[in-house]
Amino acid sequence: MNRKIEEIKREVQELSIKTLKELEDFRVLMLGKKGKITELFSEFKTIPNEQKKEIGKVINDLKNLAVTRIADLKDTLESSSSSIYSYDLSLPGYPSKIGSRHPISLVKEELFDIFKTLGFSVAEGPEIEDDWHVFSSLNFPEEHPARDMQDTFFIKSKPEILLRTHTSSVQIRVMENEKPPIRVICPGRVFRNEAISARAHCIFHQVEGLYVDENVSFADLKQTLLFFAQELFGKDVKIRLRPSYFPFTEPSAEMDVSCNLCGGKGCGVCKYTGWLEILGCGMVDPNVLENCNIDSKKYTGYAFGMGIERIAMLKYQVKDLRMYFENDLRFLNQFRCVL
Ligand code: 2NL
Repeated sequence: MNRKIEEIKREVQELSIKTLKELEDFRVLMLGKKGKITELFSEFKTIPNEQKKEIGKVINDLKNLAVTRIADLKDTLESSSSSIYSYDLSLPGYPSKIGSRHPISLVKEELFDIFKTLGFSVAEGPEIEDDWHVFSSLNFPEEHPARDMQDTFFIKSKPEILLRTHTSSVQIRVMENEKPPIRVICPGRVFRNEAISARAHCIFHQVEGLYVDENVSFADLKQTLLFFAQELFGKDVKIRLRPSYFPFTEPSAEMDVSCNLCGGKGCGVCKYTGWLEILGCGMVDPNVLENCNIDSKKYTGYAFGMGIERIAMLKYQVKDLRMYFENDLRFLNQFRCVL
């Protein structure tokens, strides 16, 4: 009996198994109904009384040893299996949601790309401006309606400080600081004190362009704008220039493109005219050049400006300006890029 106990003890001590299944088999082998240790207890009944005390203790110790050893091994196997075996590394991962570009950014970047191929660089400037850079330098007469409280947001305590109503102020800053040739486009937020509706908002985005050099002509302007329209709407697009008025350009014009929806035949979007107005432009007024210390006898320039919301409306058939600012995911997700 003693030898048998010694053998089982060694078996328990030297036990080496790799899986929980093997461990369970070993437990049954030792402690199950017909297990080796369980059987020792049956045999125990047959041993003489005077040996019972001593052998009983040895068998009990052996049982405790086996129970602890099995529990320890179970712990070790379970903790190592959670780090290696409980993850199925072949399962597909959780997709992470990729955001989308805002349509205003998409159009802005497309405009950048088009004008960059023509050698224009991008300039930005402050949204809070002074009267000089937004109005006076741009030839706005003192009593011009655009300066009116109804159109412009002023800082209450400092009426000479205001929110820019166009990004021309950035171009003025460029002309003040750089010498011709100047070729810049100026994107940015602009602010006008207007009631918010489907067609108007008090905050919107503009891109303006400016080219100042010797011998810059209206023909250069027209050809640049034709190239721009063709890049944006396709080679078949037609442009037309209508005479207009801005305080800072002379002559001034507004440019229409043939309606990209009906191809010029007339539809609801172009109000049955076949044309869509997309920008204002003209030759920089000599006064504006002089205000920036550029010699208007030596240099001429052209400039143009457009509203990004309007271009994006035409490109993506957005019917209501307010959608650009509401951050409704049902709207934004439609501009999700496919990777
Ligand atoms: C429009 C019209 C225009 C300009 C912007 C400009 C800038 C300087 C000098 C002269 Cl620094 N002109 N910009 C010229 C003509 C039209 O914008 O309808 N914008 C939404």
